[in-house]
Amino acid sequence: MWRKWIPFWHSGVSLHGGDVDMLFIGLLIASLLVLGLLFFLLTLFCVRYRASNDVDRDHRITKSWRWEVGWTAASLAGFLVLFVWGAEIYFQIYRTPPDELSVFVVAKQWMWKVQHSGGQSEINALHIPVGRPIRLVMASQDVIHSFFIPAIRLKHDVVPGRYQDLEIEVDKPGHYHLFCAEYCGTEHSGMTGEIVAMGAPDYATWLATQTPADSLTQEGGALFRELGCSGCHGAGSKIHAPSLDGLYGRPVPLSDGSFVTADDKYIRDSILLPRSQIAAGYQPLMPSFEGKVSEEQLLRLILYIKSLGGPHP
Ligand code: HEC
Ligand SMILES: [Cu+2]
Repeated sequence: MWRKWIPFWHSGVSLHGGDVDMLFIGLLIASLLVLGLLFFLLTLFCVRYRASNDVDRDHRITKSWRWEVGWTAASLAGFLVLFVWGAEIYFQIYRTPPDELSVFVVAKQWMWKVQHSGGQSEINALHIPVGRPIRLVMASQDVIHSFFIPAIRLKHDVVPGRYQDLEIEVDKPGHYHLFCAEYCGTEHSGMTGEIVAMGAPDYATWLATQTPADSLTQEGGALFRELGCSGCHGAGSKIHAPSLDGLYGRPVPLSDGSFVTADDKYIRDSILLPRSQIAAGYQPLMPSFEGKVSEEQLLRLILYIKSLGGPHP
């Protein structure tokens, strides 16, 4: 590729790292051009209007439309090019196809807790296979954090109260820094970690040597009983509550006549804010679990509900 002829070029460890670097160089050149023009005019006027020079100094303003329109249009066009360029890279990087290997990341003061769907969990470390897109589903337990991996030029805020998706892919095995890039309290500077990218066989070995508790789905099932969800939603309950079998991914009719798709966000809202969207044909009897379940429990419950197959009544 022609890029490697650029002095000091570093080929990077991910697909889009190089694009981000190119954009950075583009921005740098645009800024240097503006800076150069500024200093050129500054010097020009200093020399031209120095005290000993005999020039016209009557300060009369002569308006030139050609200069004004020309300068405004040229700088607008220049910066719009940068905008479109940046937006294109943004949309490439932040698309997240749903069918990829998903890993869950919960941020809290002051650590990153990572959960693999097989039940393996780690703190301030994330093991991933190389050359394969990974979908990170991120949530925050308390305040805003920001998930930042400088080596692959990727950063995403993790905001409490909702899920964020981020797709990452690392092409070279190695250890990479992970930082929190949003000031989140006293020990923010210590909220660092490590991305460990490994070849597929090494990754498989790593997964096998970890001792998972139960799988997240199984733990979700246990929670579903402990929290009393099954008391209402289970078969044979006395309360008229919808069955959750086969719910995930279906359109759900709501009592106000509209439809929503039962995705992660809908199920999350159903548990935390049951009054916000009532399923059609049911009374708003479900209590809110806001403050009673943690982010980690929530994602287990969602995985459990996702796993419930069967026909949706
Ligand atoms: C007191 C009984 C009760 C309990 C306990 C309860 N629910 Fe519900 N739930 C309901 C009722 C009634 C509805 C339908 C009305 C509504 O949408 O709020 C519902 C709706 C839902 C929906 C939306 C279903 C749909 O078809 O749109 C989900 C998801 C859900 N509950 C999950 C849970 C989970 C997870 C728990 C445990 C943490 C739980 N519920 C505990 C009664 C209950
Ligand atoms: Cu943080």
